Amino acid sequence: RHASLPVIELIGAPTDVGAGVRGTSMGPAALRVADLDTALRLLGFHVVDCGDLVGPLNPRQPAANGYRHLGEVHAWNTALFNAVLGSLSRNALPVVLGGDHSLAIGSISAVAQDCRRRGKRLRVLWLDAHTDFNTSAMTPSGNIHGMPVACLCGHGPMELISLSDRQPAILATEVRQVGIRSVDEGEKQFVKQTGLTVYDMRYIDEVGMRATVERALEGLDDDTHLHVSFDVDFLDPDIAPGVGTPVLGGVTYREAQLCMEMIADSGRLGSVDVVEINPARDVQNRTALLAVDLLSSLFGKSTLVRPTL
Ligand code: NNH
Ligand code: MN
Ligand code: MN
Ligand code: MN
Repeated sequence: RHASLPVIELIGAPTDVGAGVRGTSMGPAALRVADLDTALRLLGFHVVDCGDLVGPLNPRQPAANGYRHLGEVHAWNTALFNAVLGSLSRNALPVVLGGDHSLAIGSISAVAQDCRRRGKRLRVLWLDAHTDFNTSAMTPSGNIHGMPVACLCGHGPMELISLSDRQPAILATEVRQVGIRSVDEGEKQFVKQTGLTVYDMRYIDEVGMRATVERALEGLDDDTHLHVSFDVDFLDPDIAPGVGTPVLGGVTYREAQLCMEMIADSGRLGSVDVVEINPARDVQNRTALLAVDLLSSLFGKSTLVRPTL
């Protein structure tokens, strides 16, 4: 154990109330079965598993006024907001084990509030097949896991946009999205209108993952808190089948490793979400095992010897 390394706190949020497909509620268990804690301890971190948060069951209701399960999503995010804020106040590095991606509303609202308190700058790296920038007016599904970035930027229901002490919780200019390949029609217009920085799969195809991540991390300084929101459907479904909404043409194993290693090299990682693992769709826990492998790289595991490039 290295004294200079932060304590990592694992916070389970076993829910799927924000998704259309059931099963991400088993994500925290799948990550524990894949031995996430051991993998991080092998890197020298002190790891505290805080266990699972408690929240409402999935009521399996249809969308109402453009939102499915708004009350339940709010309850989970309130619990998560408090847990992440507590973790940061202890100077720990929270890793949220989702759960569906609506949880990013609570975790990032807490991160943003903690940054303001400390006078730090914030950068959110959103690794996902989807931009998650829908609002109730444009969502095709009512599923709130398709809306967290919009909510964080102030576009959403009052109870989800006002978790933190400031509204909007974050600015669109603080976000960089990587891996995007599925954006709904209305959502696309709103992303453009807002000026979100999106490095989509075509961008990665054309310039490569190295230049993509370099640009996504451009401008980080010693006072920047980097939050990584890792939706595992970022990865190609061939290697990560255990997700609710797989999209063809995702990030390869090597591209994902490079991305994670470059983030580690930045030295600015301050908090993480790992979300949307769906063990009900998985094959022998492959997706959680892959997520653990990639999280090891994110936390600094790398090949021993690296020649100068
Ligand atoms: N865009 C779709 C929706 O809003 C799908 C969102 N699903 C995700 N997002 N997994 O990351 O319903
Ligand atoms: Mn273990
Ligand atoms: Mn997502
Ligand atoms: Mn996604």
